[in-house]
Amino acid sequence: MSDTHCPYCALQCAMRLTPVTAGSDDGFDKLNHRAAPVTVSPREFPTNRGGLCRKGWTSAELLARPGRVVHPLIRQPDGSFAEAAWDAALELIAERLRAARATFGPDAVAVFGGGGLTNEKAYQLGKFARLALGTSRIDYNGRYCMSSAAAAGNRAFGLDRGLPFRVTDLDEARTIMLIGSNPADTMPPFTRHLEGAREAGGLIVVDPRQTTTAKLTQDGAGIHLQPAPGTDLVLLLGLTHLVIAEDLVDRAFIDARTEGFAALRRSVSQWWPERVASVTGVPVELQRRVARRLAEGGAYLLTGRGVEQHVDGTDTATAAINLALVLGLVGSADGGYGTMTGQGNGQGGREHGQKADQLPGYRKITDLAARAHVAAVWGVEPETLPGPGIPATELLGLLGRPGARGGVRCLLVHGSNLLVSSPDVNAVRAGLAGLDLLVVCDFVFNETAALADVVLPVPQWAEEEGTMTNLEGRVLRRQAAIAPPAEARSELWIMAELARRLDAPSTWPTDPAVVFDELALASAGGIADYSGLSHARLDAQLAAGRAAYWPFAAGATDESEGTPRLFADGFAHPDGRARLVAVKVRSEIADVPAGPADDELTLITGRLLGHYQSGAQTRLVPELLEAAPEALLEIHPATAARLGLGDGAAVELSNEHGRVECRVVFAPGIRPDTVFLPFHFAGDESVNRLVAAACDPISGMPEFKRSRVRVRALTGEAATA
Ligand SMILES: Nc1nc2c(c(=O)[nH]1)N[C@H]1C(S)=C(S)[C@@H](COP(=O)(O)OP(=O)(O)OC[C@H]3O[C@@H](n4cnc5c(=O)[nH]c(N)nc54)[C@H](O)[C@@H]3O)O[C@H]1N2
Ligand SMILES: Nc1nc2c(c(=O)[nH]1)N[C@H]1C(S)=C(S)[C@@H](COP(=O)(O)OP(=O)(O)OC[C@H]3O[C@@H](n4cnc5c(=O)[nH]c(N)nc54)[C@H](O)[C@@H]3O)O[C@H]1N2
Ligand code: SF4
Ligand SMILES: [Mo]
Repeated sequence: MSDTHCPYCALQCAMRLTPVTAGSDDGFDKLNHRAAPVTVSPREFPTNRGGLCRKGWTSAELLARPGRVVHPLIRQPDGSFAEAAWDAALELIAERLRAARATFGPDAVAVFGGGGLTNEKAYQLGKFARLALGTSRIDYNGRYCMSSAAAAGNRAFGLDRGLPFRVTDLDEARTIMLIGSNPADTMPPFTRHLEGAREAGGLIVVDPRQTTTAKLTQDGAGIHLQPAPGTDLVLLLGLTHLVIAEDLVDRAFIDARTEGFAALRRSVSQWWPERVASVTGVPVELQRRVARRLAEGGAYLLTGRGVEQHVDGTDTATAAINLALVLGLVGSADGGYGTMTGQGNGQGGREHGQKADQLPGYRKITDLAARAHVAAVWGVEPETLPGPGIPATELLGLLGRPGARGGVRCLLVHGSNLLVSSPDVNAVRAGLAGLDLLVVCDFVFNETAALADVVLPVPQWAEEEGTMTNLEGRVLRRQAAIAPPAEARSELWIMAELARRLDAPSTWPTDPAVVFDELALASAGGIADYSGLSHARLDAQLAAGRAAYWPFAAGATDESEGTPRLFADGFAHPDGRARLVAVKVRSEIADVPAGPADDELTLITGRLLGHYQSGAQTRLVPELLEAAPEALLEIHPATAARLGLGDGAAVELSNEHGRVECRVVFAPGIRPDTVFLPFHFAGDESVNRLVAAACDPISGMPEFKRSRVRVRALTGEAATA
């Protein structure tokens, strides 16, 4: 029996795994004739309150052998894969890495990490890239996820921790405004923390669709605003304008704790309610109701991917922060701003060095003192550390290009199915095909692995030790319940073996507890300081019913829970003040209030309850696949009628980037100018064939949430093919 946490999202619901004893049929899924080696039961924990979603309940299914990669695989000249010995696979990788480095320099080798990796693996991956490969080119899928909110948090507060307060603080809220976030589908047990606000009539949901979460506002529980996709920045500037114009702001807080109010006030002055209504479609009366409600106190503003995954995502998150700041909500015990971190370790994964510009402890790789500190922990000279790399989308744009001109020739992938989840996947596919070496470490054979030269099998969550940091910055223990398949090897071991073959400096421990101790040292004094923690300390905290929130510095008392609530006494800028950053609306958004041209619709993308991300894992779980076997395009019935489409009709979506085939499903709650497609599916159903690689210039976040598409009926042969 082991106490651990769910393998999927950042809520990290607590669960207990009980190995199935031989001869018992507890773990046997009779419907699907698959044996899961453990049974999952939810554990009482503040975040999930004993709840799990469908994905958590079925997570053990994937531990069963069918569908898993259990041997190293090497691509053969005929394109097929053959099982190989570890030594042969590692030698082949080392040889090609050495060759690429010798011919084109270290930056011809790149690493792509993931927000699902434990802290230990994320930390070691950053160290491995900088020391063993000597490359600056490491980035990860968190770029697609948290980068805009992180950039906004860093510039406003000097620090980025998704929720700077406990999840359970939300229970006391009078008002919770969810801006582009659909937790009823993406973190179901989280909705328990929305109950208080609902009872107070104060759940505000901002989403172009009537989502499961938006439905929670019905019957007097709150308000649903449906702005045109990509106009949230205008809406937030308008709300800020209103609270200033109606003198609802907290002047004392603004004066004592922030900088930049005068410029902010000027920047919102042109966003009067009628103008905001014409751009966003949100009626003036609703804008006023929301502004006044937020000003009544006890309010939390939470952003999600719906507003962050835009070319102006950083500015939109900034506008949400500004609104929270002028209302005096941030750092108080009674209100705040937060972003809903997505992946299992989306928080820790962005703290310990797998981001292009970052060293462990959320240190900047350009900061000389940070370089000196981390180099000393690693036992190398600071000059040997490469400088900042480039963000994920830019990195993928260099795949397969000539190495002599800065192209990437070798790519190591740890924890991302980037061929499904990246923007403009047609271009990504071409880039991957042009590489000298693609290595994918995974436990499932996903779409990206199918293009690899070498696939290396790694253990899964229930088979490994480590730590994860949840959406509120709470460090959790992942504990192994069962042994991995005989031929799977931990990524810590893989990195150690490759480091040795590449004559890397420093030491390469393979025990997660030892790696954690090194991470703790490397993070000491940094923003995300874990120096007071160890696996043993975390286990003791858990046993005593105490949490551990970072920063958790060395020397913390036995009773300490670290820092559950940030910013109570000051912000992380040297002067302790938050920055109100005046942001502008891009002209193309302000000038085209009517949305796309007549024959086009705005395409937004996102998630379904039963699938996770690229679907690499959940499409293999029969129960989840049966519930949602294909990508369905949500379309308003009136729009469908205009296009001559019946419910269930087969359609083609197209734009200059590619085309997708799928069927439609009527969604009376979506804006008529907007259609929605989930991104959990591959091949002809892969929505990222239609998504441009255009990115936010500050964060590098791709515009996943606003594309223009033409939708037409697929008829005859095409429809039945
Ligand atoms: N079931 C499930 N749960 C998950 C995941 C999963 O893949 N599946 N992934 C996890 C991860 S990594 C993440 S990042 C989180 C994401 O969690 P969420 O942010 O809740 O998920 P999304 O569905 O991507 O986007 C949220 C909402 O944004 C809306 N939206 C789209 N465009 C706009 C816009 O322009 N403005 C506004 N206001 N809203 C818009 C969509 O309609 C959608 O309902 O979920 C986590 N949990
Ligand atoms: N159109 C559109 N595209 C999107 C989004 C969107 O809303 N719309 N959302 C974006 C967001 S927020 C995210 S987070 C990304 C996520 O998209 P991806 O990066 O593709 O994430 P996953 O599908 O979770 O793929 C993770 C892979 O890593 C494997 N894995 C899990 N744990 C480990 C481990 O410990 N080690 C190794 N080596 N492998 C592991 C899993 O089996 C799986 O194959 O997608 C982005 N793409
Ligand atoms: S809400 Fe997230 S952490 Fe909880 S069971 Fe579902 S996927 Fe797992
Ligand atoms: Mo994400």
